[in-house]
Amino acid sequence: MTDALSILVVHGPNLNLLGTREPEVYGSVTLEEIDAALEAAGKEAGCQIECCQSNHEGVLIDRIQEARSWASGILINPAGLTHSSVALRDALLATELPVVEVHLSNVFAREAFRHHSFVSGIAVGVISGFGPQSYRLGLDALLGHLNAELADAD
Ligand code: CA2
Repeated sequence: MTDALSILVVHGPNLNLLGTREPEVYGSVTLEEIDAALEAAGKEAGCQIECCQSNHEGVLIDRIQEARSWASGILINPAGLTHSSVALRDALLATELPVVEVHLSNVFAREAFRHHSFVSGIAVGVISGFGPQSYRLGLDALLGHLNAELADAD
């Protein structure tokens, strides 16, 4: 039962370009299409989905901080900030909400600098390499985690 659940979906810098540049790496699906699919999946599961994207670290951190007051969990593709941002990690940790990290590409099959994530260590789990499907898999995993928590609390 997921009626009471609300998820913040966070897309990091440059993901607004999805579907318009580098289709050989990131595919041809747009961010709007990914958000629409997540919203439809959320509706199906009786769960409210709110999506945001920004190219600005501080804007993302503000949205994450605000989520503490209304969200049940966070699904995030931190994009380039994955590999650089202690501040983003701190903000996620401060929410005390379960976080699932997703990546379109398999970051471990790419350059060495993409193998380290500041977010993975505070996430419930990580899904990487399935293109837009990573988001759907991540949403299902987060809902499963939240429902298990609810069941444990009963
Ligand atoms: O694979 C992913 O989802 C990444 O988070 C994407 C980031 C990259 O820095 C991470 O290592 C892995 C890059 C996002 C940039 O997105 C673009 C989309 C289309 C065209 C250009 C960039």
